Amino acid sequence: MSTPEILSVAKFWPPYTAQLNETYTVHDRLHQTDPAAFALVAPRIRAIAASGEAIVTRELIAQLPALEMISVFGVGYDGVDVKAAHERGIPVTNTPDVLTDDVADMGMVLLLSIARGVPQAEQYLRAGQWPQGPYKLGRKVTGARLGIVGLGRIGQAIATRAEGFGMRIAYTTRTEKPASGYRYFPSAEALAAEVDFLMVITPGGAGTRKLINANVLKALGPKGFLINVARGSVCDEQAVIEALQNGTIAGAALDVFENEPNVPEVLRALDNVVLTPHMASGTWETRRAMADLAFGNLGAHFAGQPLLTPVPA
Ligand code: NAP
Ligand code: 8YV
Repeated sequence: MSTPEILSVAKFWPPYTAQLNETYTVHDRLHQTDPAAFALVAPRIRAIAASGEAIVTRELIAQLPALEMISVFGVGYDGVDVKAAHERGIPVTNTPDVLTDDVADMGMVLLLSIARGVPQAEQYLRAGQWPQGPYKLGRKVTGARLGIVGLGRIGQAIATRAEGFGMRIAYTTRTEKPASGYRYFPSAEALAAEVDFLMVITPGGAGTRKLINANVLKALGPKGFLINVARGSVCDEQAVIEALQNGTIAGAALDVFENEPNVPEVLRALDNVVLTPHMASGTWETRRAMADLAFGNLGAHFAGQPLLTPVPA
């Protein structure tokens, strides 16, 4: 019997690519590299393998008459037109929970790094500047006020870690989470006005686009720090750059950007930022777990078994 044909729409972690190739006939980004060849295989494509950043449009879904499911290697699926898929009865799966610890760890790494200026201080040492005097003082984290925008799986895991630093935690979400025991604010702007560090960890997509805008940054204030481990789209990047340039906020630590992998030159030139290349879930252990779950969802589908982690309608 021939193996199912699938379309891969992202450049994956190589062991996951190998896993896919062992079991399926994989057409790797053929829709982008060779549209004529893609048109020939499109009627036979039964699944899409996507990543958290990948784009799966309504138009692409419409080109695949035999499509049965979409498996996302990532918890975020804002690039997938889930509505268009569900309209055709095509389920979408993602990889929740298995990456929560790593992303929460990275949220704290970024918070601590920008507060204490770790990359800048390291650069100072490497550049041989230490003999000229000590590095400038940082911002104390223990006991500071942390505002979390999005208190879901990862947001809660960040809060748990921040409790270990004696931080005073507040949050904003669309629906209040009284069981959390943390102070709730109905908007990002109201939250920002009451905290020292604002941690953004919502999904991306239309519902959160530019949620962190110039007004939120103004409310955070000249002593406040922004940390974004969610999606670049959640922050108004131009407003963030301007706020960093003119001292509206003290600094920002960003793992995600509006136009990845391109990060504006002007942002890269700033001294009051810590910038990482969308790597919050990037450990060997978690990549393995994500690959197994994304692969497991494909396998469950083709075995006629219940999907492991379907995303809700
Ligand atoms: P989750 O459990 O679904 O949590 C999402 C949270 O965001 C919920 O508390 C939700 O609460 C809140 N939310 C949604 N829309 C909101 C809005 N408009 N305003 C305020 N809060 C809003 O998801 P998760 O597993 O924690 O993952 C969160 C996101 O992290 C992912 O979707 C992905 O974009 C990002 N992520 C990034 C990386 C990375 O490498 N940087 C890695 C993994 C995940 P309500 O629905 O009650 O509002
Ligand atoms: C991944 C992510 O880096 O899970 C997500 O939503 O953004 C990250 O964990 C990504 O999906 C892998 O390419």
